[in-house]
Amino acid sequence: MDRSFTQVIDLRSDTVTKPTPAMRQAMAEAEVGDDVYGEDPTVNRLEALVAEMLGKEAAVFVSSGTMGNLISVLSHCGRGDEMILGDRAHIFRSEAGGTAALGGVHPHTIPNRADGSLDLADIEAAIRSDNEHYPTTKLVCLENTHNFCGGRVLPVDYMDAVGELAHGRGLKLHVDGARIWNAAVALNVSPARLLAAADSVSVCLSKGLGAPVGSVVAGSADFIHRARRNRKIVGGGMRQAGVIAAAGIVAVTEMVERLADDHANAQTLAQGLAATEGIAINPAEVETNLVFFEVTQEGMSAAQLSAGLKERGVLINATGATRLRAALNHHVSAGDVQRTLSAVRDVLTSGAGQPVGQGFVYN
Ligand code: TLP
Repeated sequence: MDRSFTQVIDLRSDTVTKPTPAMRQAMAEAEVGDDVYGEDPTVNRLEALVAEMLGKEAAVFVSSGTMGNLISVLSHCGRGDEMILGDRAHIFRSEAGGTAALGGVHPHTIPNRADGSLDLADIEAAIRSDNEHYPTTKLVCLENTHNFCGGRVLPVDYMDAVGELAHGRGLKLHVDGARIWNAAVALNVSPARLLAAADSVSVCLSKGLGAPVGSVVAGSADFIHRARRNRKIVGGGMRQAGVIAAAGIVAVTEMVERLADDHANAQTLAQGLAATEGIAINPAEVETNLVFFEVTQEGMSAAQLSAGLKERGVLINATGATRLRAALNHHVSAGDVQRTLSAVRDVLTSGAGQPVGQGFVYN
């Protein structure tokens, strides 16, 4: 076993990325003010910039993707209203039920297809008629890229079609765009075009773009007015937040195009894994920076493979009994991908590690 590694390769998530030197410098020099008074010039600049990039009238800076989705849903729906979303949506699975806990919003899940999309006929069928027994349908949520469906990309025509369906029935469309930048780069379209049909979107600065903290919600001026109030309700007014918004400005101006490198590295990793006995993956399904794969070797669980990789300096989360996810990011080079492949092959041939605790992260 090679224990001579000097640097850990961290593929657990793109959320583990640390700020670049340019971000740290921008943070140190950021002009700040009280953002709850609307007086932080750096936050104001970030919000205007991101609103423009996303093709929306206005935007509001929030602390996380979870907060962005939460205040978006709270701004579209009241208590007892219903939102239609996929059964593998991050909002449904991994945000602690916040929309129900804090907003009383009823989730109506329909199956996500393998590519992250929702069948238009399923959406149509899920929309409630006007009947006193039913909740009132207000919102459809999409996720692009779709995390738990493998980082798959929803294309422009599909986004437009869902928007047309929702609007035709008097509903709003919210997009969990935590990785919208990856989607736009993969499709080679502007995020604004991709989101043309969306009434609101929450985008993350702290995933592949590498900012230390922060997300932005964008939509119409009226929607953002309500979102600001809901941000206040959940305690998200952040005062001199320009210190972190400054890193966000660097993220959206300098870190978007290079996501193509992460996608290329993800594809190399997927192809190497496909050529590895004991692993199953279809590289054609890897469209962005997330690489989900199965361990098929007799007697080896995903948690054991993950533990064995950790002993070799490679961190990859098990996300199920036999499933793992590697998230490429700006700290991981093409050389690191080769080292990762060697480590996987080494574990498969020379024995697994002992998983600690439940052994996998299901989030
Ligand atoms: N995703 C995290 C974990 O929670 C799974 C990750 O490592 O991928 N929407 C999507 C699609 C996400 O993947 C995430 C985080 C969020 C929202 C929430 O963002 P944060 O962590 O900023 O609250």
